[in-house]
Amino acid sequence: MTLYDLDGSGNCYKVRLFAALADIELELVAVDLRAGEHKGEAMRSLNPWCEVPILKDGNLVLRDAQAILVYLAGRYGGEAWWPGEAHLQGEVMQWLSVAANEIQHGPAAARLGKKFAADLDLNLAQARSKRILGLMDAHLAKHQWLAAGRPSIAECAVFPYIGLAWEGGLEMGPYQNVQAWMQRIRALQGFKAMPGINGPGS
Ligand SMILES: N[C@@H](CCC(=O)N[C@@H](CS)C(=O)NCC(=O)O)C(=O)O
Repeated sequence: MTLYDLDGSGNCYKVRLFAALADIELELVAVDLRAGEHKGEAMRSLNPWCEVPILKDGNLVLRDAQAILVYLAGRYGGEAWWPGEAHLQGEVMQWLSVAANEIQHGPAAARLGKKFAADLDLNLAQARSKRILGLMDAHLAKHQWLAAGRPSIAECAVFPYIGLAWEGGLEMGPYQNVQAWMQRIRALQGFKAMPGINGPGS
């Protein structure tokens, strides 16, 4: 099974993290975004949206980190990570959507603006991030995990850009419940880091 990957990408890290936690073997193929490799013919034939991550499992090709998490957990991870009951799947999906929408436009965008000098509205991305972190902190004041009462693929989808939020200039001090939740994730068996995910200097 092959993951077309970029090591500094939080979206790719979502998949690498889950594979590590669920003990799923992945062959990583680095895609050079700076050289525009993701827009070349070979990658375009795998993903016309010209984005990583992309998963190839036999004849199956999947794009989008959240979709890949659902597939890997459903196919290889068992119910531990993607519950079978519809109401719990709904709970997990709420957070996969937050990862793909609000977090992309908040902490992930703030990181792009601050760390990679992307041409975007950094103040807006940071303001959105603070709202999300506040909502998450209130949720995590009452829950150990995001959904289903246990660690699930929701953690894998949400954790990367929250762990990297400091690179977007976000001060994490006010969000003690989010910080405690991140520590619980780091303590999970098989946890794998990416550069920056454990704070400055990590
Ligand atoms: N919805 C996709 C978004 C993936 C995405 O934005 N990937 C970035 C790297 S983190 C990318 O490939 N960007 C291509 C570009 O900047 O042209 C997902 O969640 O996987």
